[in-house]
Amino acid sequence: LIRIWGRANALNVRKVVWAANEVGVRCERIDAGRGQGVVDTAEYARLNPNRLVPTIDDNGYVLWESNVIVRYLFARYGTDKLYPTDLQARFDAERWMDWAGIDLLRAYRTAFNAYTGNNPSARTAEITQESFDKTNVLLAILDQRLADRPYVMGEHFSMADIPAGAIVDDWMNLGRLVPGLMNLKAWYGRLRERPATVPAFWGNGTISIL
Ligand SMILES: N[C@@H](CCC(=O)N[C@@H](CS)C(=O)NCC(=O)O)C(=O)O
Repeated sequence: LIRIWGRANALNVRKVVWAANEVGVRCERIDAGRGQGVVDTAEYARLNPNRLVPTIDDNGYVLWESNVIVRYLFARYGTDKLYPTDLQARFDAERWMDWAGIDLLRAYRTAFNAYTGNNPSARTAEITQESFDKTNVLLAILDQRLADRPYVMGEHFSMADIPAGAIVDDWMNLGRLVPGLMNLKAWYGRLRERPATVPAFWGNGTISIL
């Protein structure tokens, strides 16, 4: 049994829940983080000194950092498709995970928070437009990658689809504000059909194609 600490709506928690469901490990999620407490306790700080979510405990093996947890779950419980064993394929996948977790995250979250109510006062600000513009430049790069393949690594779904997929799930909920990107939208549609994304995605993502 794997324990996952983290509130269900947190981006980084959703990646881990998704990965756990892909490999079908038995897991128990414990609400923690903003509005849920737990992270303030000394006990939690011993598990994760950052006091952030997610953290997992796999029979005494404790890990934090969401992308690393996804890699661990797929390497330990998945297949060589989910966690590519060929070294160059693996680092290709790692590259897209880090790109999503660092660059794409940094670009999108200002506009996303402004439009989803976390920070509505920022909605009209120049900074929001800058966030939209930067996100669209990055998503166009992923869209290009997906022009000739159904998933980031090719024919098969893998760990490379998770960090970008979770962010794109947020982004697609902005609906009509997301123009173009047809390859990306088709890929997002494929991800939504996976049973494992049901508990991890918002579920209300209406893909409006402008
Ligand atoms: N790099 C870390 C970031 C973790 C992080 O920032 N988690 C957010 C939620 S996505 C958090 O804990 N925020 C405060 C809270 O919810 O209490 C990871 O990917 O796991």
